[in-house]
Amino acid sequence: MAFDIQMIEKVYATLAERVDKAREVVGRPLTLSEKILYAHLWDGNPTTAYTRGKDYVDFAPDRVACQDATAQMALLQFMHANKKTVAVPTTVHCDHLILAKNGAKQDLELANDQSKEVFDFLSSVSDKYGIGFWKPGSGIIHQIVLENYAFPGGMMIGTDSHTVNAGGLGMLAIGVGGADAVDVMSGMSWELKFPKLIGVKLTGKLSGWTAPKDVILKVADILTVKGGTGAIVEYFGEGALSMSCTGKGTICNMGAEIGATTSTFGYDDSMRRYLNATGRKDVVIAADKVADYLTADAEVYANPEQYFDQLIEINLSELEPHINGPFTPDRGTPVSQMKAEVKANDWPVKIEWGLIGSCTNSSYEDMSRAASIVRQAVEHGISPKAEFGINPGSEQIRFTIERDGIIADFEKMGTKVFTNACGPCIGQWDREGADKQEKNTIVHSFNRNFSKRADGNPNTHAFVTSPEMVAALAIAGRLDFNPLTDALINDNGEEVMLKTPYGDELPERGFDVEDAGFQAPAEDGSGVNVVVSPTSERLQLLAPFEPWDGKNITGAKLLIKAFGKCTTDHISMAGPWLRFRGHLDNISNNMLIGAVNAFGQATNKVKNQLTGSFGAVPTTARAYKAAGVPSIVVGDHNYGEGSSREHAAMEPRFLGVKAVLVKSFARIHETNLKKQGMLGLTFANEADYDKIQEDDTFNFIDLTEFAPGKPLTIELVHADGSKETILANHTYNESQIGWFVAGSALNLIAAAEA
Ligand code: MIC
Ligand code: SF4
Repeated sequence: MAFDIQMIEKVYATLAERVDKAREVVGRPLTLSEKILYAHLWDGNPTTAYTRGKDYVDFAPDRVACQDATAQMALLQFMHANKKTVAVPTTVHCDHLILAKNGAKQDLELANDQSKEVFDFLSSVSDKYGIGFWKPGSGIIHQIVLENYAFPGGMMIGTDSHTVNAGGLGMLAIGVGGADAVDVMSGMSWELKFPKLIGVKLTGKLSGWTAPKDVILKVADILTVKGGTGAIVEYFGEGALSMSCTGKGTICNMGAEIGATTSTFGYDDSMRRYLNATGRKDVVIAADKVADYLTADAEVYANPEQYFDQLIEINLSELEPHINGPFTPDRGTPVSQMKAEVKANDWPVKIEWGLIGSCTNSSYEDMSRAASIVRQAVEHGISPKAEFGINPGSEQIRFTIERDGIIADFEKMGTKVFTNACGPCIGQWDREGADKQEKNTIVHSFNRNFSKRADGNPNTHAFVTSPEMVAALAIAGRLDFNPLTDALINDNGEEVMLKTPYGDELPERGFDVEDAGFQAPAEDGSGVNVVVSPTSERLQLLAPFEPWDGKNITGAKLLIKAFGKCTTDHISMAGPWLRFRGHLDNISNNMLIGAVNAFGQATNKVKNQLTGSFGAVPTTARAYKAAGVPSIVVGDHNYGEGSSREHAAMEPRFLGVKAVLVKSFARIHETNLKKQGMLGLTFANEADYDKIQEDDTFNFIDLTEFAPGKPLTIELVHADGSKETILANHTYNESQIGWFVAGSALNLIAAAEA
């Protein structure tokens, strides 16, 4: 990949100069995060960025990555940008659309058949615009990026919230919506609010049953699902140095679960080892020349409290394995307290399934550590009490673990080896019996465990833990099993204590692969024809959204007042709906069907104010739209937490929702709303949430004076005719107001190119 090393050398050529200049402007030593940010300023001028404080700043990312479920919408938008090729190296990865059911071979064949139209579309668009295409079965986007493209000190964006995984190789890698990716692919700058900095100092050393996963499970427990919002988390300390590169990836990956903009680690030997093992010696040579610039200044790590907005210290030598869940990744329980917690909360103690995989934990090291547990069970004649499934992270990993006998070890226990893809992690799992909706427990090594996520059953209690703990718990078949203190009983009735997991960080004999699944784009793609059938139910060309009419929005009806947690899974569910990710009209039929209505506490049941009857959210929204009546969505804290999927913003836009008014937003979702020409607003006074009633009508009073930093005034008209006025804050800057006025950010790009 010659293109890459040239690009990387170009970044490194200006790194020292840019960082030195930034240090002068800032007037103090710099953290690693600041170095990478300042080295990627769009105008190269640290003074502008510095004087703007924590406001929006324009950056120039080095790469873009998209996965199939978000790439469809991103590329449909990119097609409107009227460009010949992408302006920065970009890849598309087919990993989300493969259902796990019978095992890799059959499942992949079926996906290739059922989603042929979508894969063909992605492949031909990639071909046309100079985008690298990773075929179905090649692996999970973030694992492939780590193996091939990530590099220390780089900046990339990706249309998936777990793009942050590449922080394991010392990058600033950030998850965005498709419209943001379109900007960068079109050669424009990309804006981000200059982040806050959270430092995590890792002392001690991991040992025994404790894994890198436990670091982030602990951090999630401390910071909660919104504690990282607007911040970059920078890890350092002796504990960081002693950890593998893919282990660092796991920690950065789940930074998405605390809402962090991204997470990163300084360049070290573990990264050198990983780059060498994945065939990138040239990157090591280039990085070594600028190594001082690929980590924070020494003063920063010596006195971190002076340089980070918040500091957390974790002693790895004392850290216990954690099991987080159910239903939220920030509910952490150390293994020693699990017995008591299981009892106190009446969680189903029997484990039905253990799943190892996802972009979080599917590295060679993960697989080999988990296999060391599985092997012991086989050797001691212990039959596993739960079912087992694994999804290798990439074809390179699968091929290598097969060669090294690891797959065979798993298979001896009856493990199902699914495709190198997301699978159950995104609800692409045909789990037998899930439709019965029984209360049950599963354990997995993924990152998210929101209700219904893996199998669609709201009563499945999913717990997140490390791959080796998944193996131990699934073998024991009990959620309250503690491998550090409890024995297992083998088939002869004898007691067996599991020895601590052991695994190679990297394959001793090197990685191997026959066909990694990569397809390079055409040299000249101008002749490539992209076909979208007008009768397709999976793909639909986009029609531009209408510009703002310049008037106050009046007479808007409340569509739904969402109660409690409302993640992007609640707003635009994945699983079976993934098939409509390229068809805005069809996917809009899932809009907010998972959100709990504050009135009546039911899901997908809201009042149609025009008829007085109750119906599904999308149906009601369509009824308002058909009647020419605008609508409003109201929500709670951290609205839009989770995924980067912009469908969660495009669907309401498409169905006539004008504004989303909440207590607070998750970062990516707020930007997605802005990009699509929606109003994303927050209650100036949180308690005003309680003023919203089921039959409310909303009138905007001063939208005609929409300006940065100026709250908007909204009049609520209640059913009895009484009125109340509330204030709504927003974070729109001048150019983002431009997106609202134009109807969407894309409308502006298209107009500029036309
Ligand atoms: C996820 O983990 O929820 C996903 C599926 O990877 C999403 C992207 C999507 O919705 O397609 C993400 O994390 O951004
Ligand atoms: Fe795929 Fe799950 Fe990773 Fe999302 S979190 S990219 S669904 S493996």
